[in-house]
Amino acid sequence: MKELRVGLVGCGFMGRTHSNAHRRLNNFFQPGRRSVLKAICDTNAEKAQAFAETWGYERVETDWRKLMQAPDIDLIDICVPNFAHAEIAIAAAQAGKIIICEKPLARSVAEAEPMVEAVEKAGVPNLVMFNYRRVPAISLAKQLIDEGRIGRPYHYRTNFLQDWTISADVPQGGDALWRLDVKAAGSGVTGDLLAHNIDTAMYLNGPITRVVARTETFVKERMHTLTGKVEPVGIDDACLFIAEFANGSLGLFESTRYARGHKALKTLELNGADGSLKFNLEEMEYLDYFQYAGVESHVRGWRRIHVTNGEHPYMSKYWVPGLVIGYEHSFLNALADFVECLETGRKFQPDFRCALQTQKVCEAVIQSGKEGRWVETGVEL
Ligand code: SOE
Repeated sequence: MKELRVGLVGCGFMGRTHSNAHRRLNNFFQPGRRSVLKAICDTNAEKAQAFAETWGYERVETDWRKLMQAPDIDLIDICVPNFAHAEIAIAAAQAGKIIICEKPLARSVAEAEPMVEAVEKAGVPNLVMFNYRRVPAISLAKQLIDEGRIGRPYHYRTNFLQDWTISADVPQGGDALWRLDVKAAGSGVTGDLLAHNIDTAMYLNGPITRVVARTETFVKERMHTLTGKVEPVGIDDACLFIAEFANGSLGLFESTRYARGHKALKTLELNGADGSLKFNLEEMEYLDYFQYAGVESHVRGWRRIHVTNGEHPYMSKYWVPGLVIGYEHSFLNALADFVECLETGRKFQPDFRCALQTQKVCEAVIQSGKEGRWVETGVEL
């Protein structure tokens, strides 16, 4: 089988999720190519060495530039903090590499646009890891919408709630905590959490045209691990926004890292003229469906679909009906679809251009939060 020789940059949490997907790919899918874990790169050599041993990478690099020139690397997988996505992705495109980039695409639209330009100019296949689209229940939701079962959409509502930054003692900067540093991340919950919800929302319900937001930073100063000083916090700790979709429906989005007790509550609901859909990541093997059209009123009600049958998206690749898969499989499913697209020449989504649309919504949300007014997103229709 043809090889897909991977050079992955970044040994954090996302480096693990992507490495796991590469390792498991051919155990479950036969997309025509086999991921080979060639090189792991991290500026911390010791960390990279340990990571290489755990995940089975053949060699370690401490400078990602070396990967660009390496003839034995086909694909660059970018799992570093947001601030480094653009430079690495643009260099990878110029070197003609296939690219996987962790979400969000970049810190801003201005940073994301040259990335899109670079991959399109080079004609290299590219993927942005908005993994939740490929949770089978969410893929099934898309299928039901495309089958016309929901009818005209009216309302979309979604949230993503966590609680790990409530303590004022949590510093900004450093491993995982770069997410609290606006210079490294670009924004707070908007780019880190709501970017996922925005991607899924536009996948299911089409482009978002206008937003009005209220953002808040509850802890105004935190110790910065890189400088050792207490510095102002520039990220949004919480974000609430209302959206208008191009199809005429309205959306409500909510995210915070200050929802005590919630580790990763992530839900969505779509209400249409002929039916409704509900999903909750904490019970990710279920999709709730209310069918109005074509059902006698005395037996109408919410139906809980256990998304584990062979005919459900991706599920025939895993176990037997009734047995569940998890968070990590959403990365695996995305990678399998991507590799299949490499083989067939079909267009993969979400690619950099698609992720740029999500970036535009995030930026409009942040701007609206600052200015307290409706902002046009400029998303491609
Ligand atoms: C933040 O806590 C985080 O790890 C995000 O960075 C991921 O994208 C999200 O899927 C889970 O939460």
